[in-house]
Amino acid sequence: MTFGAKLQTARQYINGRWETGVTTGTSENPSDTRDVVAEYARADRNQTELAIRAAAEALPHWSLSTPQRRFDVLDHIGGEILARKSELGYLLAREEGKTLPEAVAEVTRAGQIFKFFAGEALRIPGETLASTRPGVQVDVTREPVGVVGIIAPWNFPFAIPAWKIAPALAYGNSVVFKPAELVPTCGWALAEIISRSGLPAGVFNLVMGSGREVGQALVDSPRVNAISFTGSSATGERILQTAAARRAKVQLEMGGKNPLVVLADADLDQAVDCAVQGAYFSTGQRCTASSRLIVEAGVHDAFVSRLRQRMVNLKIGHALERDTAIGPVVDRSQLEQNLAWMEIARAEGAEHVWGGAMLESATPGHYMSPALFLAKPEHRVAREEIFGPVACVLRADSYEPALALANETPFGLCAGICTASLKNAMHFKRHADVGMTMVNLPTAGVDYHVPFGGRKWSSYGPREQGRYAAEFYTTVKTGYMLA
Ligand code: TXE
Repeated sequence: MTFGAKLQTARQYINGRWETGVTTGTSENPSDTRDVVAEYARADRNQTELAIRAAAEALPHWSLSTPQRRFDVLDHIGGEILARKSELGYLLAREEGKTLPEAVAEVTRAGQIFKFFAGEALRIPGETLASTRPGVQVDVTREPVGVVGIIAPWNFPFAIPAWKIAPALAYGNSVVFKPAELVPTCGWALAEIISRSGLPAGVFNLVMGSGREVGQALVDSPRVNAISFTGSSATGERILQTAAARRAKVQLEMGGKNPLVVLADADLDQAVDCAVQGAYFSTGQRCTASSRLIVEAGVHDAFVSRLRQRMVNLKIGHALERDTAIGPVVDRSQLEQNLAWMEIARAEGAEHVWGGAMLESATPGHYMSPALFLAKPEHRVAREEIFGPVACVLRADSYEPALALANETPFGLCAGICTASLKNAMHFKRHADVGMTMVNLPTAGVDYHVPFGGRKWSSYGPREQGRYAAEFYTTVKTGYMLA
């Protein structure tokens, strides 16, 4: 099967079979809304329940599968994704709107993640300890957590599902995966590869449809032992209340308002690069986006002027065109939301530097110019996640107030600093109240073999990715035996 420019028909994958849905939806290309990417099957609660049952029935057998079997499955999936990265990247750019190089890089990442967790299946850790009692042996082993419900957002439709599905399978769990409604074809393309990897029927299931129906059914079902979710804070909060009340394990990744501190001793060109990359690439639609640029007074004006100059020259356009730097916003409603933020920022007195306009293009798409404001810490534009190509600059007199500003947010995903001072860099790494820090690097852009996640309102539950993923996708058992 190949995923070119033609119309796709995406079906549910339940208990090893491709199924039509209860209704049908369409997904469109945000670079050119005349281009329908797919017609896809939409499930209701009952169909979701069938997938959950299939996962529950497949669990006992798969949970006892050998590490070699799991390695083979995951290695096969990763290999096929990597071999087809150009074609899958094309599909991703077409359906989500990030540029083709960004999309191919994301697909590559997804393949690497499956390869990484293939290896982790062979390295499932355990411990043997001396007992405090004579003649007793103690060991600590890890077992699968059970049926895992995976609820994914639209902004990384290959990488985020990969970093949830791959560890779930590696540690012997069964899966029901629900992609976001804006990107069903990417979810289905991934499922299509997984369906040919040698997994027994029911171990992996795909259900597409609305969050309120399909997602909520996963969250409510007593057969689903764990929920891994990435998306908005409001939905995450709702999921937590319901899932925790029925004692399911929950992992939430809900975004950020990430600071990039620029000190007066920074290499200014490098700092501007970090800001442009972190704030605007992928159309700013990243939970790790640098949406608060906290700049030391001594370089404030120079930084703003150089950043503006770079922004003016960024080419906004069709995601599949060769020289596009920034693709469209993902859909009409997100674009309207971003434009409404322009009004909010102006109304509360933030100074507009550049951008924030809806753009006309050769193709009808959701285009806007990246926006920059000079804001005060109390402005909403400097406090709330916008999830678009919108950033603000906050002035700080010196390093200490800059650090205080960086931490003055309910979010805590990641924080960056641009500086030549080792002392300030080390201090910042220790005192930024976040899950990830970056020095002289953009806040967006992470490795796949180390933990991903944040503090405060950004994340909840064990970290994702790397070997730390075992914390969520397994449960430990302590065994005592009289020798
Ligand atoms: O998110 P939702 P949406 C933010 C961003 C964006 C806003 C809305 O600000 O503007 O969220 O985006 C499923 N039970 N982020 O609507 O609703 C839903 O179908 C169970 C930030 O896409 O949170 C989808 O699969 N599931 C974020 C997933 O949850 C439910 C990335 C995310 O949808 C559900 C994406 C329910 N009741 C959006 N309701 C980041 N920070 O990375 C919805 N869903």
